[in-house]
Amino acid sequence: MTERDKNIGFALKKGSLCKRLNRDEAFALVSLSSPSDIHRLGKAALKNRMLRYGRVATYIENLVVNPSNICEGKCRFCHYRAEKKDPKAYIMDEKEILKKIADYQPVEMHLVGGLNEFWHFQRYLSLLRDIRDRWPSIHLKTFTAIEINYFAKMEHTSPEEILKKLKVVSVNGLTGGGAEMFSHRIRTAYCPDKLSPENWLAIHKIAHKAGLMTNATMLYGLGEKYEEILDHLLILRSLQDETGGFSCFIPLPYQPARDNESESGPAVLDNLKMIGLARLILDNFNHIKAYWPMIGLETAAAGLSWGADDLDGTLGEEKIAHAGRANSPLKTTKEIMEDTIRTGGFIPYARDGLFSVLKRKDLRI
Ligand code: V47
Repeated sequence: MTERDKNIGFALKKGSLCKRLNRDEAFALVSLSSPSDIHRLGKAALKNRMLRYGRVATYIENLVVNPSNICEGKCRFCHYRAEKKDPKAYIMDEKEILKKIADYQPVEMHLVGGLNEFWHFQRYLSLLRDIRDRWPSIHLKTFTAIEINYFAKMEHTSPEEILKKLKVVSVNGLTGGGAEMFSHRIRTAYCPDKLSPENWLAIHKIAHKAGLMTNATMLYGLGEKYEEILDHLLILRSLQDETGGFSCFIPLPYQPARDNESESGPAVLDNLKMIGLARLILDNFNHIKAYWPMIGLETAAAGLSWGADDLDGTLGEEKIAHAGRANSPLKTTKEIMEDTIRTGGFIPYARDGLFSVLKRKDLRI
């Protein structure tokens, strides 16, 4: 056995027992690439998630609302954004949004939009107040750190003040979007004008201090190096040590443009590898999502055996992945989520916005 093999074996064993990996051990896993090594990684991540959750896997009945795709940001990887005069630009109004919520009656609403003058902060606040009045128990997971920063700039105030105002209208937490890859090299190539990683982290830290739980993401498949993936995960792990305010981590594989055949996204095994790495390296994150719109329902089912414990939700209508070349369904149902989890070999449980399982009517527990 080579020295490298010994190190990998040691790191896998430690990770499978939910123990913390140091940087070198984590790097040994990030640099695994052969199909057989990715299967070894999966085996260790499965053992880890079985120690945490046994055969339970969760999903949520949720609704994604994206009030407008008009965005001043110019991220090169984003096929969803539109300029004001773009034929694909749209702006929803309050009536449409409230009708969607009334039709779906979701447990959670995931609300994010582009950076634009149409859906400004005061308009959002008034919408959120209305939603809270009509649906007191809905879990409101709203905005990315990028939007919080944009609102603060537009309102000539600080992100702290924006978050305080969101708390007043009983927002429950922030989404994990906008983290992209923290690497300055990747950001310079794809989104040079975007909020810096330091400020993305600072806004999440402020939210955690204010008692808002937030999520974390990582967009991969943009030509990143192993060290850049490792740094991203270790930076998140370190903030989680400090605040404990992240609910979950969601790896997001790049979805290529629909009209650019020469581009391709990460392969199935890359997607499974990323879920396994997250499970083994982010020892202080309770939940890892296998996000089906971007990896497909089948890979999401397999992701449960690579360390994921949650599939996100039914969504109502996913727009960001589908603006790219995602060929997953636009939305699912409770039945499809449960079938997917069973296909993966796990027991489905619906959950609430804080990842607590809801009582199953078919089981006496
Ligand atoms: O921030 C944009 C990414 C994110 C593409 O918090 C792309 O529970 C892949 O953050 N290919 C938005 N990704 C989605 C997001 C999210 C999703 C699910 C759950 C949660 C949560 C958050 O999507 C953006 C960006 O990083 N993105 N374009 C693309 N072409």
